[in-house]
Amino acid sequence: MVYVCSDIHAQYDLFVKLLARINFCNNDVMYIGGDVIDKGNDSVRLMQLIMKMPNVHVIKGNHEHDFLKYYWRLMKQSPTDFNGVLKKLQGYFAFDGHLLDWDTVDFIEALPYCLQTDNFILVHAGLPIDNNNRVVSLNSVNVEYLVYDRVFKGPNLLPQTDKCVFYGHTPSNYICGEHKIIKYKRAGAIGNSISDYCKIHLDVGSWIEGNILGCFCVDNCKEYYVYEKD
Ligand SMILES: [Mn+2]
Repeated sequence: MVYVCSDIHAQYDLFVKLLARINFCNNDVMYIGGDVIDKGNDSVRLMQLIMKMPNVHVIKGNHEHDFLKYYWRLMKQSPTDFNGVLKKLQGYFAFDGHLLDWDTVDFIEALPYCLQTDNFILVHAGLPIDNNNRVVSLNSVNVEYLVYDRVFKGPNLLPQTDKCVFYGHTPSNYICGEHKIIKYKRAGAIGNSISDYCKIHLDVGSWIEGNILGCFCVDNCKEYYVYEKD
């Protein structure tokens, strides 16, 4: 089975619980729409868990992008002081920064900003669209748009794409008042196939009070949730 989630925000225990909830195994694939780090306590631990899982694929969110901007600035200031730079990067994470090593920094830097499969597109915040809600060519887009966009999430914006677009970035409770995955069906569609949806909002606000994490199964269009208190 193929699953998609987003904005885990350093909730290591919740992510492990979610994998158990869906009986995630070697034949399954999990895609994560960025913002693995920050807000919670286990940024580095969570990233390092994901690094070790070949069937988990991650893209960058604005939190990874912001971390990298800090890293690039430090390297510009002190291009040869690798130990000093790593120390400062470790200080970026208040709780488990001491775990940060160069492999993890390189892994974060190598993450893509967007990815596509045969039936969906995954991006952290949103895709640029024209006046007819058609996606503007991705080749010409600034990556900052993909991680910081605040337009694409609008409930009235239904992108005219062949593929379903998965995204996160904004906790769902700011949009619909609830911590849940928000699915936008195409006109007249039933909703039992991924092609029935034009976009699916994955950020359920994992780090907000009452911690919850959810994922969407691309194969059966079911949602799965885990809660901290379970
Ligand atoms: Mn974000």
